[in-house]
Amino acid sequence: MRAAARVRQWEMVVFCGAWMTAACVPMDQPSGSPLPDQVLSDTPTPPGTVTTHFREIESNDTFETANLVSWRNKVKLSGTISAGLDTPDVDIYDLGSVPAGYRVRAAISYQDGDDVVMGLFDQDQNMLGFINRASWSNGPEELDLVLRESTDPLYVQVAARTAVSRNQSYTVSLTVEDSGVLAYQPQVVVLNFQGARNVKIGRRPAVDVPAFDAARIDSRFAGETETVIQNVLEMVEEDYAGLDVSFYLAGDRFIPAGDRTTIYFGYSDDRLLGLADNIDPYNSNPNQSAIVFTDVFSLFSVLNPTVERISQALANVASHELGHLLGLRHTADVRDIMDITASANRMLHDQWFCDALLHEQILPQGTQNSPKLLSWTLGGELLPPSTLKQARQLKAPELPPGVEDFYIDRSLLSCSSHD
Ligand SMILES: [Ca+2]
Ligand SMILES: [Ca+2]
Ligand SMILES: [Ca+2]
Ligand SMILES: [Zn+2]
Repeated sequence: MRAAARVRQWEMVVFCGAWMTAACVPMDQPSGSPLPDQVLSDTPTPPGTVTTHFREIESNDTFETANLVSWRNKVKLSGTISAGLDTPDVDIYDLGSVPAGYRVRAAISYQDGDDVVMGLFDQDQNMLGFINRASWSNGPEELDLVLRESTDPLYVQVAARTAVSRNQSYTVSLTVEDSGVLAYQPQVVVLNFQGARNVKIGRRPAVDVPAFDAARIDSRFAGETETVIQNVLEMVEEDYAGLDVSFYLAGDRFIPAGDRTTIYFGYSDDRLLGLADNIDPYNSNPNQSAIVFTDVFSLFSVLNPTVERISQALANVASHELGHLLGLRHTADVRDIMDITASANRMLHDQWFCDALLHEQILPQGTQNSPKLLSWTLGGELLPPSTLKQARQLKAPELPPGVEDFYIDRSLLSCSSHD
């Protein structure tokens, strides 16, 4: 029933875009929101745009209880993240169906000092895009994407990033248009274990990265440097197998000319295992850098890892940082490469890209389907992990006798400390 209603809604969009008759006047009257309109940049509003104003109706805190919004091709959603509730307020809107090939642009406005974030989700509650205007490393302040697959419905989720002490009002501005063209962004990746000068990640000052030496992680690994490098290359290649991304070791004469993203292995940091330039939704920039702070991996020594295991931890972090440079965000699922909740011992074991719960630091509800997002971004199709591999990973890893597991904070993995 609802699906049929949505089809009619979309017929209306086409109709309005073409002729603009009196029948297309929005049903909802402008709400007189005190907030300034967030202006969508780049492209002028196309002719035939009909703006619908919608004010939230609580309770709308889950995908199941989302506010149903009837609109044409531009909508302004006004709401408030309310303070003082037992459960933090979340506002979710159901925008009906949007066909594949349609361009969706979205922006959010709120008062200075407020802390509101928003995400766009598909019918499977997988996040398609995210805006966090308070953090430069989180990607652009506006969403601009073309749907690879149709969705019924398209959801908008709005929440505050921190517990709010006062009500925070916002307006989400969202448009759709029949656009159609979306190129894949394949990627060449260079793993650099040989050291480099003036390596600059994000907004951090440049540093000289020395050549990778496994003995700097643990003296037990002296002489194993080449083995670790080959292990990491194979493990990272496996994480991305099937996608249009190719890996090379620095110095390889077959590295193709042109765009490349480099992951450096070396150096130390007082709080991070790895760091990426930023989160780059849909890989808009194929020339970026990330670093795996290999010296910090001596933290794992108390767990007495084998060469294979320490290689796996390095590969997990390398694939995670590259994931950020291809647009992925943090999740809470120890199987997933973008996870930041796994214990140190778990990090020594294989992770792979999967459909995983978003970390609460992003948004309280929904998932990130990394295989799908990577496929949409790079082209190709991720090979699923073998069932044997999954079974092995799901078995709780054993600890050496008398050793306690611990957690290494990874909440800042993607963000510069100067954020
Ligand atoms: Ca609300
Ligand atoms: Ca709500
Ligand atoms: Ca990128
Ligand atoms: Zn991260």
